[in-house]
Amino acid sequence: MGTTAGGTSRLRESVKRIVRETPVTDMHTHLFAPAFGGLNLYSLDDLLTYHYLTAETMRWSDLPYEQFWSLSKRGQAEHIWQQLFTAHSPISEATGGLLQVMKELGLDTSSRDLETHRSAWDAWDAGAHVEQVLGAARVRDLVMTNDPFDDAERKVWEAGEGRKDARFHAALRTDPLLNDWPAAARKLPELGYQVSEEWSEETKAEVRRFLREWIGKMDALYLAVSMPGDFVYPADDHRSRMIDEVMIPVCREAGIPFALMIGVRRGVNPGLRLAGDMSMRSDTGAVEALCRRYPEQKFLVTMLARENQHELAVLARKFRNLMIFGCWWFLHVESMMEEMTRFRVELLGTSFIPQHSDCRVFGQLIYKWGRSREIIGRVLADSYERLAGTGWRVEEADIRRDVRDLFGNNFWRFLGRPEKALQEEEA
Ligand code: HDL
Ligand code: ZN
Repeated sequence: MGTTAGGTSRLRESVKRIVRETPVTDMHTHLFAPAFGGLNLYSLDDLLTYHYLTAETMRWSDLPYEQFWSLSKRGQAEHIWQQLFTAHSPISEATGGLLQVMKELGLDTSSRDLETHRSAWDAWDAGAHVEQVLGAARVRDLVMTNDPFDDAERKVWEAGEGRKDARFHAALRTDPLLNDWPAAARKLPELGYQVSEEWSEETKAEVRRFLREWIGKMDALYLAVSMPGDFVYPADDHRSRMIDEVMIPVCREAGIPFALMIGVRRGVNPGLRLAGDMSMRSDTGAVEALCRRYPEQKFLVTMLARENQHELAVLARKFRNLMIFGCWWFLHVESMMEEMTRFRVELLGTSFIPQHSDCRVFGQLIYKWGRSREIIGRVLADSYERLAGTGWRVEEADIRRDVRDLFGNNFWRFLGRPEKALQEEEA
């Protein structure tokens, strides 16, 4: 590709087109395959009552929290629409994103009448909606967040229905084992595991059996936990013992990565329920110690505080068993995605996973990936333009390969599942 002015703009456009069009593996979501029935969220009211929008609404609203929660989902959605869309301009990431989804799906977003939008949306078939959204967002595969402690979800797995749709992969999520051991130790015996709160050899063996059996049942791609920013490792505490004596041995035996999502302080405002969590700075030293102690174990890591992002990217330069991923939660906003993606490319080239959606409602895939593709496309266009300026011949096939790496193949190869990698002809 040429590097003349015309060539440069042609190069930039090619990069942005390739980024727009390359199918993606979304490696962390809270979506469920259709077989999970009521756990699926599709409706416009589901989109409006997304906890990001609840938090933003309650900054304007003087409704007592419990009065808001006592409203029906429909009533909550109307309150959110009134506060965030009609009484104030919807210019935040989450409000603008919702309008982007409505527009992409053909609703007339010049209308502010929620009832009109609802009746159009509710006329859609849920199955067709899922296919339309996956197509529009160009999501080829996605990874769910699967919790065997959740009674409703566990029933679907025990009925053998969990993996009926091969596009929906499982990740075994076990926060209580690390963050609420007393509760986990009470629940596990109900599931048939001889566990007590005392950290005995039998308990450890039974928790390993629990993880091993659920990794098998789900064909889990990785074992995942989220932890607060005050997670320190190593330490003479329950978390370090659970990680060293149970989780790492099970992950190594199963040959799957351990995914750490670090920096969440749960329930800083309990009245907001799911919307009440906060970010907090974390210690990348914990990740460093784990990567050094277990060089054969692969770690997928994302952190929630902006302040940790650059040092996490530098740490990834030190450990090839560390794969950093996504612009998580409060970082899934344009300014942070731009900043993070830029220095990740500058420090790591294409050896990282730039984004996951964290979607809870299907339609969100459209705006979370639409916005991410715009930003990643912009950053990569600058990167290849700079590369072309060195006289290096930038081939379109190379760009397509690089974007396939970023959008899924880094993930699948890191999992040791290269057969799932996106091939040239698929893109
Ligand atoms: O712990 C997590 O996986 C987080 O992503 C939380 O689910 C959070 O509520 C969320 O949805 N963030 O986007
Ligand atoms: Zn999540």
